[in-house]
Amino acid sequence: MALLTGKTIVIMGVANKRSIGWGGAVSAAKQGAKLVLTHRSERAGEQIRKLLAELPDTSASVVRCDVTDDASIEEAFAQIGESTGRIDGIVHSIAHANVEDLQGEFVGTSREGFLLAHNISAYSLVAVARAARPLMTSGGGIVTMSYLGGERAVENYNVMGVAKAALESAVRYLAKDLGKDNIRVNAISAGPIRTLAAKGVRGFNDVLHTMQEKAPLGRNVDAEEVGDVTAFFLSDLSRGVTGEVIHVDGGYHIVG
Ligand code: N5H
Repeated sequence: MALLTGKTIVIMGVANKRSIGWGGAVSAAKQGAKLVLTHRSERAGEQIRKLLAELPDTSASVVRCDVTDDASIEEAFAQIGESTGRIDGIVHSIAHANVEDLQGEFVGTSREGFLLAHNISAYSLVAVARAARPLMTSGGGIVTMSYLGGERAVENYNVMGVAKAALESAVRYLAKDLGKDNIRVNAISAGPIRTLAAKGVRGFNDVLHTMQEKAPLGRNVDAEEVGDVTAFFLSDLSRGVTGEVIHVDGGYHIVG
């Protein structure tokens, strides 16, 4: 039997076919999950509908959710609850910072830019976990996406690194709270992947190149590989794991 048969998984943050969240959607669908995808922009909604048409199982639904708006989160999860009754997992693959805060010196980050990055990239996990909890009546898994820049000061990552550090810490505090409901909360620290979010950001190609050169596996990783680890975290195979950050980066983080 597939790993996620009978489970409903909500995937948040797919913008197009290159999105890491879409890697999670494909892996979860392969493992038999029923999918609900959420999006903010109309454009992302259209992209998602097109992508879903390529999946063999067409029972997936699409719901609008703006994670900067509590009412929108409430409405989205009320809608999901009405249509599915119960959810078994969440994939949170959402981040955003002003492009001017992703280059040059971190010390120049404005208060507004700092708060924006933390609001969308870290607080959103807390708000979503709170809204999803009452629907996760059989327990389940919440998985979010991080990057090495949350642990190290990586050129250009700047405010997003500080937001990822907050996100990884939120994973541990949420895991502590939600463990009593048998809800596990984990993060994947993914290697650099050419997504829409990465498009146009300074220094991205250099990071891809260094990764290929230095990672023990000698190559970059892709969204499907991150998706498979996401499916593992959503499944009962990882039932003893919570509050963890696992690197899916070809081993890059272990080398000096
Ligand atoms: C060291 C690096 C390269 C430099 C930093 C990149 C940071 C990227 C993350 C954020 C989420 C990108 C972002 O917010 C871009 C926006 O300012 C502009 N783009 C958009 O608004 C597009 C349209 C929408 C779809 O994107 C978002 N996110 O809203 C890090 C890289 C090697 C790895 C990487 C790219 C990490 C990461 O966190 O994504």
